[in-house]
Amino acid sequence: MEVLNTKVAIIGSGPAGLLLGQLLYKAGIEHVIIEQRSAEYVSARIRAGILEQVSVDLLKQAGVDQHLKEIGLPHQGIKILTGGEKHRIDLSGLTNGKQVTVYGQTEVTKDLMQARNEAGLTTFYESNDVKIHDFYEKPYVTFTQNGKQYRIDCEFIAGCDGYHGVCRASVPQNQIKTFEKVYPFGWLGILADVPPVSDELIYVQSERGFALCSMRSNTRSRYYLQVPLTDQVAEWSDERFWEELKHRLDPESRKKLVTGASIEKSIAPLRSFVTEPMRFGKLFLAGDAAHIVPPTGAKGLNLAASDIAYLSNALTEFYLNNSEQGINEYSEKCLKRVWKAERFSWWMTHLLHRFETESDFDIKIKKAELAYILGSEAGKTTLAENYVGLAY
Ligand code: RFL
Ligand code: PHB
Repeated sequence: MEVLNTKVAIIGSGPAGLLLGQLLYKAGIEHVIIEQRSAEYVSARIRAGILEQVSVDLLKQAGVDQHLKEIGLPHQGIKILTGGEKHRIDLSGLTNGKQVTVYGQTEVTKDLMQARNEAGLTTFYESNDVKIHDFYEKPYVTFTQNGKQYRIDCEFIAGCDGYHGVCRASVPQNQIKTFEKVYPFGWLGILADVPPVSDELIYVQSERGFALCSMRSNTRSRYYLQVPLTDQVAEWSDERFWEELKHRLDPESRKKLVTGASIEKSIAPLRSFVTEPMRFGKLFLAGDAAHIVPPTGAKGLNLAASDIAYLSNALTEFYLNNSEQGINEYSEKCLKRVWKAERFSWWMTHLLHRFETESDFDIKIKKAELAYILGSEAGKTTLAENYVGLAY
């Protein structure tokens, strides 16, 4: 067995782990990343598309915003389609000029991986049987790679290993509380090299269920449909997808919609989930390892980024200023922001999706709520403020 030593062992090289690695590197704090998948697999995963302004600022601080500045699409508004009518939410006008940026998670991951390669930082890809040990006292991580066994002694472990990771699962049951809501539907998403139907995202509330018109660029579109959890991707030919999307759109968008062959198609279940606390001795959970939101509010990746902002500051304060304050406040600070994003994502999901169990009364109340929000400056401001992202 090879025994290595570092200050921070980061488990997982999704956006949370890679961003933490980059910020620690900038602060001169030694670390390694241990990832169970290959670099190719990690950089090909298609997920989020919307960055809050604070996430963009953080990527800039990390020195990885070059490509983002070149091809990211700043958006000042979104549209909500309900009752056959589109309503614009003027995100910038309602939030003193804030905006969101359309930039795929795939690109964020690639940029961070490239910066990591250029800096010559260590990542153990394709690690098997990753285990974390003794994180209340003298933490260490064990794993195998290419049949060789490793042990990494460290001072802290950052659990950035997503919802199915090993870090949260290693915490003793009596030290952790989880809160969960599972939704009775999923999102069927497709990616296609066709121009987007609109220059702004359209969130669609319709009697046939929710839909979302998003994009990755001016020539690549990302569309989603609410589907029953029992549906399989194989049941959804491209033709069936486009037909159903057209049914959920307004006549103008239906006419403008350009269809084409899908280059990716998948179904994601929707879930709200929070772990409390997010620190266990010398183990910190961050990103999807600690919390999940349904994608309706576009918050998952952004929450991973805000956790990492708190965590990188805490570790920098610890190593550079000899202060434990940030470490001690980490969990509380993260959870305060996490719960607000959980509420927003739950609310958007509830308002815009069709639930099989809802009564005619429930439907009328939801319609009235949406009509109120869209007809009131205060209502629209609430939505806009949350959508562009709350301050850290
Ligand atoms: P990730 O990206 O899941 O990365 C975790 C990494 O850990 C690795 N891993 C392990 N490594 C070592 N040992 C183990 N035992 C391990 N177990 C797992 C995994 O291989 C992986 O590389 O978590 P992270 O970094 O916290 O990032 C979170 C985001 O990926 C996630 O929140 C977003 O993708 C959510 N999300 C969206 N977020 C947004 O902010 N805006 C959006 O528009 C948005 N849209 C979406 C989304 C997620 C979606 N899906 C598929 C869930 C749209 C969709 C459809
Ligand atoms: C996406 O483009 O993948 C996307 C955009 C907005 C969301 C969710 C996903 O709310």
